[in-house]
Amino acid sequence: MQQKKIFKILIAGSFGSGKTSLVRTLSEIEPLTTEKQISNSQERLFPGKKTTTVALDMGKLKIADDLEIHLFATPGQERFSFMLDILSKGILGALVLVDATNLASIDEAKNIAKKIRELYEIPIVYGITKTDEENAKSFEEIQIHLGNEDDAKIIKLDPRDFESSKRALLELLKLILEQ
Ligand SMILES: Nc1nc2c(ncn2[C@@H]2O[C@H](COP(=O)(O)OP(=O)(O)O)[C@@H](O)[C@H]2O)c(=O)[nH]1
Ligand SMILES: [Mg+2]
Repeated sequence: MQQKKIFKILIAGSFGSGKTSLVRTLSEIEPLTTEKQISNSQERLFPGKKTTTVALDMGKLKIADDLEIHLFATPGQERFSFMLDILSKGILGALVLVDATNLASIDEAKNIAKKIRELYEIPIVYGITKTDEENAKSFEEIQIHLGNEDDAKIIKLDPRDFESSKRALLELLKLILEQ
């Protein structure tokens, strides 16, 4: 029997940037999620968002008979950032989501990418979400704000949409395979 290859991918990004949505959209198995009701103060900042991930979301996507992607989404809140250390073992690439409607999300994405780079030599792709929202910053503005000294690839995606989510993941996979 052919040996199955498993690619572990980290999905990171600020609170509300679309990590849980992405795992739910892409996973072929019922994703393992650890959501809880969010507090009132968070609800005020993110109207409509009712839950937050407390530990991680995990999902699985089959690319070919012998190739599976395992997705691990870390919680976006600062106090859970230690999960990044635990989760990142054996991770081959990271998709860092950026909420286009929220400048603070860009800074957080930058910090996450920096932290990943300090710990690991893995490809990072920035995924810009919520570009359909009225108050979304332009791609150019986000690009400038990201600074992106390391020339990481930046792509738009809608984590609620399968095709655009898969495309973003395949871009990352390509970088991993080219390494
Ligand atoms: N309009 C729009 N909403 C999005 C997009 N991505 C995620 N959302 C919504 O944003 C909210 C937060 O997403 P969630 O996946 O919980 O974010 P997380 O905190 O990173 O896990 C949810 O209500 C999603 O449906 C997007 O590209 N466009
Ligand atoms: Mg979440």
